[in-house]
Amino acid sequence: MAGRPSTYATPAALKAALQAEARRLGFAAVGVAAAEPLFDLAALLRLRQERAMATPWEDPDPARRSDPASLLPGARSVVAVAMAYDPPRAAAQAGERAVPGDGDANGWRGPDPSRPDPARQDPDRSRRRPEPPGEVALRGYVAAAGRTRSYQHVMRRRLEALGRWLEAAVPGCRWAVQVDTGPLVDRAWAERAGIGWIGKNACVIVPGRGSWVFLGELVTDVALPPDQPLADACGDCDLCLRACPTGAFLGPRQLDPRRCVSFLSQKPGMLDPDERAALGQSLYGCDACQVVCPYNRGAGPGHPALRPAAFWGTGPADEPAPAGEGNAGTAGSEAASAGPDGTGDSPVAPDLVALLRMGRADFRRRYRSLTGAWRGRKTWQRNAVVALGNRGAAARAAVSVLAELLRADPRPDMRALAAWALGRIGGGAARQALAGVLEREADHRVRAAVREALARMGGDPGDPAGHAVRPVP
Ligand code: B12
Ligand code: SF4
Ligand code: SF4
Repeated sequence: MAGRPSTYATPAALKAALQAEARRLGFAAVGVAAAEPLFDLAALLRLRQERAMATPWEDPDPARRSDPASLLPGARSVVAVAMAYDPPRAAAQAGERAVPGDGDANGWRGPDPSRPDPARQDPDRSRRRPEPPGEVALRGYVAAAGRTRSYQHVMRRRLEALGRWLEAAVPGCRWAVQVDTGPLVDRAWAERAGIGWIGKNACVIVPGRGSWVFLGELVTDVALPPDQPLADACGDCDLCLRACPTGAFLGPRQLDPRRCVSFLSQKPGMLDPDERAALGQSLYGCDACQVVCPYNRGAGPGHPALRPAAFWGTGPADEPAPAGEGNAGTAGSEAASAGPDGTGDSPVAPDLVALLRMGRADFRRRYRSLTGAWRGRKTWQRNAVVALGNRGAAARAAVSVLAELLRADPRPDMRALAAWALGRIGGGAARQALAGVLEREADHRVRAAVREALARMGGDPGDPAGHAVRPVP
């Protein structure tokens, strides 16, 4: 802010007032970093690219990603913020549940200490995950972050309010904001600004809040006194590394997105059979490496503006102006957010069969404002079919909707996926549905999937009871 008058006597007084304003706007943590490029990060990003580990949602230029000047030329400070969201209530990953009654109320037993070191993971491990118990309804899993109201929108508005506050305090200053989408690596700035440390699970852990926080930045040309990074407090704990259902960690803080359930649930296009097995019951995201973290015990509740109960079933949600709410949370939202529209549907655990029957307009009306639904109906329906297939015989109640998809869905890749799921679910009705489409199906990939499914069931396509076994034409 060289040369610009501020309404505060010193940069330290300005920073203290800015932090107080950020907290008033609902941010649970706020810190400041000098806006110098993060050269180590640029090297890391290049390495990730060389190893094909970058995701399609990242800016491809490591130099741009590590320099705040790419967001605001002449940047001097990065104000990093965290906003807390509701933790999952004892969030057991549906596909990871233990036998009911064994473990906590949700069957969550925590990580199995007998699991091997992730560095020596068996690549077939995900296939051996236990089937969910039979009485669990046909519902998909949405990770805690995905159950929130689109945080990018909620936080951006509040960060812009913070930018305007700064402009009033330092007339003529410039600022820009980022939340998630944009060139900057949010975790790296949170770490440098000292609002948390990056745990072995790769997530930023904010003291007192755990990792159930979203991150964002206000970049400005005002020079503010920087904060010190926090010391890593993971110690010799490695619960998160051992809890990962797919062995996605290559080591502490090092995640291979290609194996991460969260990535697979959002990945564009179709999933190959190994990826389908790894996806488990997820419609969006995964919480396994966070629910086990000791720093997440007792965290929450999150900020009410991020709570789905506030908008679920009410259509498009425009957030009220971010004034005067403070950061006080109320009780957790899960019970309150389950199905107020009377369908029994819920953003916490959507009904998979209802989801497959849902038209575009209905999907939009229900899920448009939900963080986890950003990839749209097709991706959620793809994941729903995979989740049903992964349940095997426990998903018999879904055979008719899958048969309908196989018969009438205009998308060949969805028809092929429905065939795969029916083959995994098995039974006479599934066999009949598969055999019934073979003659009419024109797409050779769908025909191949149907044949594979029938072969897996080991029966005669002409014999619904599956008594005789003969090669499928
Ligand atoms: C792409 C992306 C993903 C990808 C890939 C993530 C990855 N680790 O590579 C996928 C889809 C897998 C993903 C998953 C999730 N994501 Co995400 N994701 C992003 C996004 C858009 C970009 C991340 C990125 O640039 N990665 C590049 C790597 C280099 O950076 P990084 O992931 O931040 O990794 C840091 C450390 O792990 C470490 N590191 C990474 N690799 C290595 C290697 C070595 C050798 C070392 C020493 C260190 C190290 O350095 C980085 C920081 O300097 C950010 C938003 C953003 N603009 O930053 C959100 C973001 C990271 N995601 C977020 C969330 C909430 C999630 C999920 C919890 C969602 C869910 N419940 O499923 C999971 C968590 C999975 C996990 N354990 O990390 C939050 C994180 C909040 C937090 N408290 O940390 C962010 C910041 C979004 C936001 N604005 O709040 N995500
Ligand atoms: S989000 Fe799930 S799959 Fe991804 S690293 Fe964490 S535990 Fe593993
Ligand atoms: S589970 Fe343990 S190792 Fe993993 S992030 Fe938490 S404290 Fe660190």
